Amino acid sequence: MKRAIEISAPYKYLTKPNPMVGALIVKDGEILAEGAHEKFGGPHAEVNCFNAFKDKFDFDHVMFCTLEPCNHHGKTPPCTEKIIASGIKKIVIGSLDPNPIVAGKGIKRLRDAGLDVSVGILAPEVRELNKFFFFKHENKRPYVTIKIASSADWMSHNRNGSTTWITSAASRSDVQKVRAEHDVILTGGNTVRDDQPRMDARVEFPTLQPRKILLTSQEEWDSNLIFFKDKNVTINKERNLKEVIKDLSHKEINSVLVEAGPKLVNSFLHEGLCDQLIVYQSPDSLGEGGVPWFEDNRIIDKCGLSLKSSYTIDRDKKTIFEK
Ligand code: AOF
Ligand code: ZN
Repeated sequence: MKRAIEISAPYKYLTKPNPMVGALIVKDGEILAEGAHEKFGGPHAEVNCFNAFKDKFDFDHVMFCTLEPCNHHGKTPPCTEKIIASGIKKIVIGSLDPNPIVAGKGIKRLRDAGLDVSVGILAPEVRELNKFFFFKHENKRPYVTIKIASSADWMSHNRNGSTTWITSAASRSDVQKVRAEHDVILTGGNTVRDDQPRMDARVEFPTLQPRKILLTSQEEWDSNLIFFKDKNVTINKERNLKEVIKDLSHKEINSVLVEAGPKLVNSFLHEGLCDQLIVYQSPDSLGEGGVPWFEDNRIIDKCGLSLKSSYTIDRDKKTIFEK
C-alpha cells in the first residue's frame, strides 16, 4: 500500500480536485503492474493498472488500491465493474472514498460480487495526502487557507501606499506552490486595483491553474488589467462570505486560497472561515507608517487556529496555523 500511495503522489497538481489514487496488482509479494490516476477527467488508477497488466488472473493475484474503487458513471465508467470483469478475487483498499456518490457503495458492490475485500490499510496516510478532498466531502464545504505576507511587527503595507516587497523572493516563490495546491484563489477589489497581481501559479512543474474569484461591488473592471488576462476569473458581488463559500460547496472545488488585503482577510477571520493561516513574515518592521494585518490581536486564537509549524525561508519566517 505504501508503494501504491507513492506512485499516486506525483500527480498532485494535475488530478485536483480529484484525489490522488494508486493501484497495484501483486502476486506472491511481487508487484506485477502499477497504475495511478494521472489527470483530472482521465482514467482512474485501477484502469491504468489493468492496462499495464498483460497476464491472466488466478486466485493468488491481489489488487491494492489506495482509495475505494468508484461505482458510479462519472467522467469515466465505474472501476468496480472493471475489477469484477477482470476475474481478480481479492482486493485490499487503503481508505473509504468520502465522496457521497461512492462512499461504501464501491465496497458493497465488490463484496456482493463475491470478492474478498479488506479495507483500512494506511488509511491515515491516504487521507493526509488527499487532505482537501477528504475535508470537502466530510465538511460539505471547501477548505479555506488564508495567506498573508507580513512585516515583523504584523503590518500589511505602508499607509502612504508605497509599494515595496515585504518578503523575500524565496518566500514569494513558495507562495506560487501554495497557489498551485489550491483549486481557487479568492481576492478582493482593493488588492486587484492597488497591487495589480496576476494571481496565477507560476511554478516550474506542470499544474492545473486555480480558478480566480474576485469579490467586488465595483461594476466595471478594466479587462486590460493583468489579473483578467487568462480569462479565468469569476466576479462575485455577494457580500456575505458564508454564502460565497456555500456557493462553492456545490462545485467541484475542494480548496480556496484567500489572498487579499487586511479588510477581506479580517472579514474571513471574523466569520471563522479559516482552516489554515499561512504567514510569511519578514524580519523588518514597518513601524508607525504601517497598516496592521489584524483588527483584533487575539483573532488567531479566537478562530480556533493553533501553531502547526514554523521555519525559515531565506531571511523570512513561514508559520502555519491550523484548526
Ligand atoms: C477511483 N479511482 O483513480 C479515482 C477515483 O469524474 P470521475 O469519473 O473521474 O470520478 C471522480 C470521483 O471518483 C472522485 O470524486 C472520487 O470520488 C473518485 N476517484 N476513484 O475508483 C481513482 N481518482
Ligand atoms: Zn474509478
